[in-house]
Amino acid sequence: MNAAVAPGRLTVRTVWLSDVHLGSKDCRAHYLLDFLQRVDCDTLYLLGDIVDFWALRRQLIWPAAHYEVLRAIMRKAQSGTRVVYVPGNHDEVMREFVGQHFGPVQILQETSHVTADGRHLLLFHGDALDAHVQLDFISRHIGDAAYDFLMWVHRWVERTRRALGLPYWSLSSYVKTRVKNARNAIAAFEHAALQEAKRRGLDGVVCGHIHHPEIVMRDGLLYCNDGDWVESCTALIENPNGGLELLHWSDYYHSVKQLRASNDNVLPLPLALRLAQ
Ligand SMILES: [Mn+2]
Repeated sequence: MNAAVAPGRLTVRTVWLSDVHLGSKDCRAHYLLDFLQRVDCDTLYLLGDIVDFWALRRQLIWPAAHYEVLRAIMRKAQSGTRVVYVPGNHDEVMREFVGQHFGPVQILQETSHVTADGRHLLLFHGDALDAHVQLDFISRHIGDAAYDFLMWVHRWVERTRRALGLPYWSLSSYVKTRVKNARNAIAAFEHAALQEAKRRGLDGVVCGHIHHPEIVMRDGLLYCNDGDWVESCTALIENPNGGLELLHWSDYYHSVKQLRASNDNVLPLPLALRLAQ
């Protein structure tokens, strides 16, 4: 698939990505590649589950696009972007290298970030909270048969929708927001993440792990989940003024494609505004 669908670049202070699951057939690498090719940032945080070693152990899947994603990240690191990699549970083998550098990429167990407007945020993948949270629906199922089945259905829904020219839509995100157990699990995860930020006297947290993108304030603390590139195709960004925003890249990707198809050179308004900043 042609990744470069429109002109224009996005310049932001910080980007957070997680749960890319390279090496799994559910990874939407072409959307991520398009995003990486358009974005410029001072710091890029990779918050875990970047390569899915669990999926690779089951079946070796490594299309060119997955390799290109790693190359795009390394290219950023080599051209001045500070890249920090915080491994997750699907790439926990990389935790052996915590404290070391992989070329220009720094590997850390967890870290913190200060936004341009002075907020101190705790950054980690999120699986450390599994022990405190009864994640009976999501976390335990990511990587197991029930989740694989859901993703299999998701793939067919996506293929059918694409064949019909319909925009990308995440079945599993739909299920998660409508099933009570899943909603409870998400709420419990958020609560545990914010408790950890509070315990350390920080202003909030950025994590991934549960594949549920969100920015929310609770009791004066900020909870950000950067989502994933399996279901929601989202990145969390920090604008130059310190404002945080979730980008649903698959939506943007398709709206640009439609504009191109209609020979219209006008960019969709939200991105055009950001590019103008
Ligand atoms: Mn995870």
